Amino acid sequence: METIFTTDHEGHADTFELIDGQMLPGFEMPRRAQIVIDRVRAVALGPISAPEPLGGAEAAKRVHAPAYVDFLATIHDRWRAHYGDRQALAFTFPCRNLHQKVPESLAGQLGYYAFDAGAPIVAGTFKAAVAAVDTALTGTQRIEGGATSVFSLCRPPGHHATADQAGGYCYLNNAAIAAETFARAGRRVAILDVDYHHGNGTQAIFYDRPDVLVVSLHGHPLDEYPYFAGYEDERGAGAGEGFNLNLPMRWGAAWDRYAEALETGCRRIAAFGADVLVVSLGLDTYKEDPISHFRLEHQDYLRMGERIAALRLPTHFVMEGGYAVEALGINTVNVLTAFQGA
Ligand code: SP5
Ligand code: ZN
Repeated sequence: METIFTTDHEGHADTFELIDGQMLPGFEMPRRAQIVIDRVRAVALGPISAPEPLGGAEAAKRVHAPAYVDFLATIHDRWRAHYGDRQALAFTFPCRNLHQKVPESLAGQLGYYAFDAGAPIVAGTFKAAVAAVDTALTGTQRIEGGATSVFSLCRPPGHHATADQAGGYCYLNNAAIAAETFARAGRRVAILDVDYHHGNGTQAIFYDRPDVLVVSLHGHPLDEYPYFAGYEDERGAGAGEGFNLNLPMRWGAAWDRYAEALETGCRRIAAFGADVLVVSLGLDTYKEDPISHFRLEHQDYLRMGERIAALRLPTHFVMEGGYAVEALGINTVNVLTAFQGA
């Protein structure tokens, strides 16, 4: 399996996040991608290629509001002129009963274009986010060219980003952009999101559409971030009703419980008649993940890769979360090697 990867992610670094009431170094750090690419090399998964320059900033507008992408492109320059070279971060949001209007203030715009304080913007963030989109677009091209699988090692991740909001370490929704690109090429696309957190951005982007099926396995919103999305009764809207499937699990889920949900999700994808699959590949379901509460083990990721392979679909793996950094390479590449070997 070919891996698409660039070191352009490295400028999105030294972020801080508000977690449990404290400002801590960001869990979503450059070393995550480094350890995954090291493992790809160590097991000789396949060739590693740089992304093609496919105009990710413009292509992102296939699923994102143009004004949001332009905001991301310019906010850190504008912020730096006022506050110096430190991260730009939202802290006030247009919540219930407040005006839904774009302010002129930089802090106000940060809040307008975010749903939480989990997506800090540093000088290198936009370049990294666009490189991740180019990575996912290059992976998409490989599948369009006839590859049966590809791994887009995107960083920053994307599945929490909505059409016009950053959040949860995500800015541009790499998997949604890949899926939309497939859909515009006439393919019947399913997205399987196995990140521990509900992919609220991906869900929102495709919620009213019947042509892209979204299936997400995740920590139950009663327990877990993003808290305000991911319930089973969110099934899609209008023409999209029935084309969104949420499979939430309470804290503590191990492989037995997880495998049942994965089976349900895979059967739905088969029934949908997908002809291409995008996997939002988050590994934060691992038992030692520092911010998560599932109990998957190294070998469970082999079973996950085998079950996905049994769908017999061209499959585009797009990197999402996973914060047990030392184990992240093993867990990620276990899914891919088992898929490839199946
Ligand atoms: C892409 C992705 O995986 N984003 C995840 C963003 C999660 N942000 C909020 C995490 C809240 C964790 N709270 C538990 C802290 C453990 N002490
Ligand atoms: Zn996650």
